Amino acid sequence: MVQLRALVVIPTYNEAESIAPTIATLLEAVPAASVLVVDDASPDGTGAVVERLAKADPRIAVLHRPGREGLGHAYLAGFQRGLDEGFDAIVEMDADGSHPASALPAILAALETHDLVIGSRWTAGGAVANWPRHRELLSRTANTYARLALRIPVRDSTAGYRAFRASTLRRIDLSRVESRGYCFQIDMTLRVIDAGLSVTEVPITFTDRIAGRSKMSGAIVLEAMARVTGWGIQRLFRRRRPAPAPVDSH
Ligand SMILES: Nc1nc2c(ncn2[C@@H]2O[C@H](COP(=O)(O)OP(=O)(O)O)[C@@H](O)[C@H]2O)c(=O)[nH]1
Ligand SMILES: [Mg+2]
Repeated sequence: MVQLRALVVIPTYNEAESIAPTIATLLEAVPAASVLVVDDASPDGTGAVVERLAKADPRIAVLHRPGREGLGHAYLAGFQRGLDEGFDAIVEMDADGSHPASALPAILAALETHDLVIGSRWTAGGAVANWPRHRELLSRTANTYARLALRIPVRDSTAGYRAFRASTLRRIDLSRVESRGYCFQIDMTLRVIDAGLSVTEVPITFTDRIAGRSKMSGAIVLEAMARVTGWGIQRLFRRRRPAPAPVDSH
């Protein structure tokens, strides 16, 4: 089995305290991986921290963005870089240590036979640790709503720990992805399913961050609710439309 060349894309906004230990743990778990941090000009100097790490380790690189533009834009820029550089697998991971690097080998192994692999809190065997009750409730509610409104068989479509085959990202028109916040994850999941590609979930334990602050906000929740509702209605309409009449060949 040939190992996939993997690029782990880590978006950052004010993660100066967390980013170095996260990268160190990751590269210890999967030494063959490369890391691309996409930093939105964090005022706390996260970009400079990663620059220093990058000078000492050729597996580490940083993409500096001019300002805070949201998770979606940061990931799209990182994906494009990964595709341009010829990686076979592109992984999403948070900077704050919530995503266990120890699960990455299992995620990459599942990517041998699937087009998208989600590190899932809400599939059998998945869990969260130390997460405030209100965050767990929000995640469970958002995921249930997305699953029912979009009619997709995914338990954790908002997960930010996942791996795409490069071929999966090439099949999707990334220039049409408009989601800015965390609903980017649902958006990408839906696009992969609608392209007829395969998705699987690998259980992980998500542990709350120990340093820095969450960037979750009311605006992010509202964007997700509005977009998921809109997509849900569109899909209902698409399904209800009568099938086109067969073409008469006479
Ligand atoms: N580049 C970039 N990264 C972001 C932005 N918003 C969040 N992130 C990163 O996305 C990841 C998840 O954010 P986090 O605040 O931990 O969300 P939570 O785990 O849902 O509370 C972290 O690595 C953040 O630094 C953004 O606007 N731009
Ligand atoms: Mg977090």
